[in-house]
Amino acid sequence: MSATTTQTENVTQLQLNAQPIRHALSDVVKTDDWSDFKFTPIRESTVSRAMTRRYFQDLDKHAVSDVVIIGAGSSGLSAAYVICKNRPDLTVTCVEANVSPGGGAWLGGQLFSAMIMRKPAHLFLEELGLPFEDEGDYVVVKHAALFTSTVLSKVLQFPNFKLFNATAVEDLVTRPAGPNGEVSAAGVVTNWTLVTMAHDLQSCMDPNVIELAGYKEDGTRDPSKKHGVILSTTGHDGPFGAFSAKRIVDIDNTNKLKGMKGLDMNNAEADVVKNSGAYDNVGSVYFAGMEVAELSGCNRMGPTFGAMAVSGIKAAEEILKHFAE
Ligand code: AHZ
Repeated sequence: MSATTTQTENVTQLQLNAQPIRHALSDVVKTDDWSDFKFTPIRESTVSRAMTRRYFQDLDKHAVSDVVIIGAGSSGLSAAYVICKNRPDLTVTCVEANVSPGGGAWLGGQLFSAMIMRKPAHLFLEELGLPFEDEGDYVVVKHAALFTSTVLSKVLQFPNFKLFNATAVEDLVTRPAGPNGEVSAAGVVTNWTLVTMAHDLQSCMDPNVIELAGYKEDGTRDPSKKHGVILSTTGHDGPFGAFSAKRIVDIDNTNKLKGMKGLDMNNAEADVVKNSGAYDNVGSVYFAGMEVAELSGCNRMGPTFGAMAVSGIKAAEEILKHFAE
């Protein structure tokens, strides 16, 4: 052991002696060496039941939802925050294909930690109570994971919000909506992501559905109720990305997928925000985030995240107006 190490250990020891450690378990752990430490007893089946009962209760409650958000990236989570905060009475369900929610917002860009947001997106950070460095025209969150974990922790605490992760939306439920072949989305078709990814390998494994609220038993809209909506935020093209944008141009033959264009931060961010919101030709579907760029042909913006938060907020506002009217 080197002299320096010994010295450091001595200093640490001295500090510990001078200031006894206090932590959450201090009143529970009565011994110095933890040798008689125990957890309260539990049966393995109790753990299984505690998880599965709640999951199935959630599946039951959210089988009919007012808002289904596809994708829990920065745009989807920002939208979820605004909707849940303003309308605790709505059942809001988020379906995320990945095990870990957050999409591309765990890093600022490539493998770099800092997350850049151009003003006025900093107002959303203030709303979330997130610290940032003010650089004049833009602000910097010290780690993208701080933004993502903060918005995630707030959204997950809303009682009306449920995240089903490791679950993919693999189709839309649709209903005829007019005499000329018009279609309205009435729900989402879901499956465990691993099943969705391996359909070619299975003989048969049918999916599940989450239906939008506001329909009668016969599948027609109930005029006495506000019908539910889907907000798709599945990001730009990739293994799962742009899911609903691709699906919707199959359904709506008046539109074509324009495809995300090259990187242009200045134009891309405002364009994505302006094009976020309701999709005109298929009722009940809204878009936010980079999926908007795939649908509308906007540029990409790369590692600046203001547009993701603000497009989520814009789509959320449109959805809130729908439920308020
Ligand atoms: O796993 C996906 C991710 O978490 C999820 N998702 C995609 N398809 C899905 C499906 N069912 C369920 N069929 C699905 N979930 O959607 C989430 C999308 O998050 P994201 O961070 O990729 O999208 P965003 O639009 O919120 O943020 C994009 C940020 C940007 S901009 C940019 C560029 O300009 O290059 N690149 C990124 C990542």
